[in-house]
Amino acid sequence: PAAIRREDYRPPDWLVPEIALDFQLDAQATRVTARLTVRRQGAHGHPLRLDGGGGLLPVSVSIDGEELHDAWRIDGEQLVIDLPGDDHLVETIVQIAPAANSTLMGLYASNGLLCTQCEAEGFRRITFFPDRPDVLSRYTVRMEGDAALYPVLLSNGDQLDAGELPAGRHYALWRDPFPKPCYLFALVAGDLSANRDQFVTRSGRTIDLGIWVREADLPKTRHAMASLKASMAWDERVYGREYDLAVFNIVAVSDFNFGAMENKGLNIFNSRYILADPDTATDADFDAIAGVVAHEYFHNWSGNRVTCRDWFQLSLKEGFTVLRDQQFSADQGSPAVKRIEDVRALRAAQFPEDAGPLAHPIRPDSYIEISNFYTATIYNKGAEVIRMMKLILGDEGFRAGTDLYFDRHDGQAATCEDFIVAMEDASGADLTQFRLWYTQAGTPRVTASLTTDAPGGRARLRLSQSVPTTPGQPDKQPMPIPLKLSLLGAVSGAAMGGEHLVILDEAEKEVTFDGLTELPVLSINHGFSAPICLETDRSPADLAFLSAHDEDPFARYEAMQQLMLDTLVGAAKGGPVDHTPVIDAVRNTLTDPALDAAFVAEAVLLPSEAFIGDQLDAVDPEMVATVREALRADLGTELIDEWRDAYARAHANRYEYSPNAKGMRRLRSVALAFLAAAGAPDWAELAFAQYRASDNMTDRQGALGVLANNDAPEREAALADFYDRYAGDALVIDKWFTAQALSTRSGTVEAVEALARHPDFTIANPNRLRSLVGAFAVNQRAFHDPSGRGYRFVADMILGVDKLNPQAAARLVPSLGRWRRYEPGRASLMRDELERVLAVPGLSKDVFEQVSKSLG
Ligand code: HT7
Ligand code: ZN
Repeated sequence: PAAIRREDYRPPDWLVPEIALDFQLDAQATRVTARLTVRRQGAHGHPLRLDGGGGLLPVSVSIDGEELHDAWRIDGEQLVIDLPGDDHLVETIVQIAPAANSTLMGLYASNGLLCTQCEAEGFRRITFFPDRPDVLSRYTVRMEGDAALYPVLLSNGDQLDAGELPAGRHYALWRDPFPKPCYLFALVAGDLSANRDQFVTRSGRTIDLGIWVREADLPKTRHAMASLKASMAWDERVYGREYDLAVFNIVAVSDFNFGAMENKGLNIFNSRYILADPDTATDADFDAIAGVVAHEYFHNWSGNRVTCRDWFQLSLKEGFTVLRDQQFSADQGSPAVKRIEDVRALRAAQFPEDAGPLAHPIRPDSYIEISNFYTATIYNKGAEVIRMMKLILGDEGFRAGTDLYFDRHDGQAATCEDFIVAMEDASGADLTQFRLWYTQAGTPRVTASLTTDAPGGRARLRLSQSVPTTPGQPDKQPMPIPLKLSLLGAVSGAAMGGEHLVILDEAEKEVTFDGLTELPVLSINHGFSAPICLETDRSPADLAFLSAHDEDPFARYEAMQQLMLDTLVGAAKGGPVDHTPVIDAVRNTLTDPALDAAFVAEAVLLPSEAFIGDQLDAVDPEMVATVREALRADLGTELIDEWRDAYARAHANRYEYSPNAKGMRRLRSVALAFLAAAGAPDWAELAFAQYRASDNMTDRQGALGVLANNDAPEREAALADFYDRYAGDALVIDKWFTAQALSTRSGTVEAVEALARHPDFTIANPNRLRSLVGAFAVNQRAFHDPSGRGYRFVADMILGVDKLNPQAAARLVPSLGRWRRYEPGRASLMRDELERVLAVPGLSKDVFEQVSKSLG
């Protein structure tokens, strides 16, 4: 398959200002009539080219009311029509089969519902259309179907009309007044009930809100509704953005390729990001729901009112919207803990991507299949880049920039460059060098070294940077890297001279600090001000000091992580092992009464096995697990009284979803895991008691996870009880699969193979697939079993899933694609599996692109 290149962008030859769609809905055979008002753009003689996909063929084609029999042709998947004039009415009729559509793109059936997913290129599977985001149209949508099967008929915008028809059928007519690209089109038909509410905007307009689910699930929609209303108020307050239609609907579906979709006025959600109650959803689930509801809502401005010119600009809407949802979530709870969670996610998903064969800039230069570019780089690094812009311009300059961007480009399909220019114009800043963050892939490596003349004297900070080579980018230029830092007095712990912002914009830079009253300790990259890998020559004593005194909570957390990481990496490389500094630092943190439980729970967690592996040249997963387990066991044993104390203290009496209660629950399960690591004689009893007595899923899942990782009779009892208790609740049974797939216990590969034969397992549902196979593929110990069985299992899954759902299959490839990072034996087994996949005829573009790039 051919690559599509950013530099080949050309404006569309034909525009479609209006489209009227008529759906005769039927799960087996839906008839779609599309009436397109088309207008030639510019002076050219090119034919009208309408994209089709999934084998779409026209039943009929008419121009200006007259059916054509020979004036159109099919070229590849496109319908090509020669048109004589500049303005025409083109009508096509097609027939599609939603029930047979397992790709979950276009119009498909899920649990008796009919629903759509059009981003990025799903609309072409519904009807022939110029399926590109720079063609904006006003949509009128008429749906007709069986009134008993599909009592609710929803589309974008406002409902204009609805009524009964003969033979038990009915119809609804919707009109969206805002021009939009076809990727934002949506329809849903089915037997749904709504949680209805209202929101009054700051200008006094009342918006009708609806969250549509199966009737039995209505009680689980309260948190999503509260999150939606909070998001609407937040966007008005923080970005000055008000909602624009009279109606805002959300529908939850159980088969969905992603988290959710921001279709104009009709968001469609994976049910896992809507449905929650304390018995079935964890605190993390509640937080994720608030974040995703906010994200999709915020897209109404950053994505819908201002959309993307082409898919190379994806980060324009996704990076910006992730930043907005991160800011929202930080404002709802603890900003420090939220930042720690976001950085952990960035390091877990984006850093490895940026260091591997699939590395790409946040504005890529080419792709084969755009679905493969909904990546952690586009989303999370994209957010980090805009966060850095905000830091450089200041809060006021940034807000002036976003105001200008929204005003200037409202109703347009814009580019990343448009966003940067708006920032420059509004703030007066020169972002010329900053643009490198859009073009260069790879995580910059920064070294920082502080030297001091004497107390009362001067300190010199030497900084250097290098950006690693990535595929297609052998040479890199220095980036502007904003580093928030301070020098802490080694005795007082106070920041001498306050916080500084240093922009490292050359390969090397030296900064001096005068008038120091004490020996300084360097605290750097406050709040993770730049997405970099940092190396410093700070001693274990310095790091322990910072972990106890740093005023910046993120830097305090980071000092502890660095101390742990240095200890573990040193041990994995065969160096001397001294756990004492980590044990002392953890004791300090655990017993500091000034710290809140949520922060403590984050700070005392050891870096993951995967992250430790990322610091090594050739990963031996067994070695990593061994050194990490040794430190965990020592921490558990040496601090057993402190863990027992924390466990007892963190016992919240009654469930409440509040930052404090969440922190307590988190610390409780972390302490329980350390008690198990210590081999405390009562660990299994405690865990099983917690499992049984808990009145919420957070505590129950926390206990189940600890039991699932270890051997004890209580393990099987808890897993069996959990399954029986939640049988039939798909989102909870996903947790049951995941707890076992993530288990660090030996025998996990065989257990996962057996679970893949469980009657509840199916590769057709992306949530279930991710719950078992996706979770297993990030379980470093089990996936990298030296037998290579884990690799074979995942490769077989990729091949099986690819026949049904190429997007879901392609998402499993990166775990094998990281083969170069592992010791030679494993690397060659992983490579063999990728080659086996690539040799299979008829692979999708999605899997082909990921596998061939991983081998290349
Ligand atoms: N903008 C949405 C992306 C999305 C998607 C992409 C590919 C395949 C299926 C998909 N479903 C939704 C989600 C978002 O970022 O808000
Ligand atoms: Zn998004």
